[in-house]
Amino acid sequence: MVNSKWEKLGLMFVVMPTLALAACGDEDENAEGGTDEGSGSEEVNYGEEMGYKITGIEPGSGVVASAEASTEEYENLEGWEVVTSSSGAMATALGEAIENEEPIIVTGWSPHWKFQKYDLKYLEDPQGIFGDEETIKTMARKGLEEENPEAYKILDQFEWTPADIESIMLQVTDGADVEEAAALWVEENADKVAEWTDGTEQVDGTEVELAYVEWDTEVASTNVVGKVLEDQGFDVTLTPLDNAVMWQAVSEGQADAMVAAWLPGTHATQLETYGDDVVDLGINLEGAKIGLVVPAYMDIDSIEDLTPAE
Ligand code: PBE
Repeated sequence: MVNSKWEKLGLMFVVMPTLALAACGDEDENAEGGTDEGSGSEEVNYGEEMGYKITGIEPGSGVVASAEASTEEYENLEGWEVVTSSSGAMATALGEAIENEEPIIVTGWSPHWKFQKYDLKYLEDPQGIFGDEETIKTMARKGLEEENPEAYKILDQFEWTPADIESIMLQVTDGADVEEAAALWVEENADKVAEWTDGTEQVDGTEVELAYVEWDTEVASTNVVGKVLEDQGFDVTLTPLDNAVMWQAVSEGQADAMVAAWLPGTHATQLETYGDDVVDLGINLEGAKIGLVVPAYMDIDSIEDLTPAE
């Protein structure tokens, strides 16, 4: 969030010419011209249609915390509420709204299959509440390197791309079993997996426990890493927890590691609380993002285009 000043400047440079162009091209349609002052949303009062509610996910997630902060920081979100539920319930609500062409705002993130399945957009965030680009990092418990060096090394060498993880997420949302989708990915990406296991020896049933949260991204990544460890001879346990509990479990050594630390912004609070008691194994995925996401058919572009609750 240190970068928000630059982000704001960047947005001005990028957004202003676009608006100017849009205004020229659509003089007869004032819906477009209104986006810079928020008056566009007065024609269609999306807020009223949605009951001034943002569809959230799990209460402990970083994106919900940021969405709640946004309702406090943006004056135009006065009276708005973030309704928490689960990632699955959010996805269902999004799918239903799109089917009925109704407005909806969800707490979203990428990589995520929803962007492959639906035509969606992030709302611009001129205040930079949702941060800039995020990365996903791997965190291990203290002592893992000495006590279980083979697992430590594999976890340390694990890294992949948004396209890799999305291919698994898409199969899972289309009904595939996550363990099967992970196993298939491991089989089809032997070169990449060989880089993760490079320099390690097979083990004979050494136990290793990975903590994760049941977000689609983390279900996919944790199952893939679990499968790779299993193929190397480990006895693997995958333990789903709440976000803060996942961090705590690694910091207290109840779990060996997790591959689900979204930083620098999303889990900044958790890093501050538990960071001194975990070992940072670095980035496993670059190019992640969180924010408020809407269907592309909604005629708004920025959080500032929304209007306060009446
Ligand atoms: N997420 C997915 C998490 C991190 C991974 C964006 C939902 C969160 O908001 O904490």
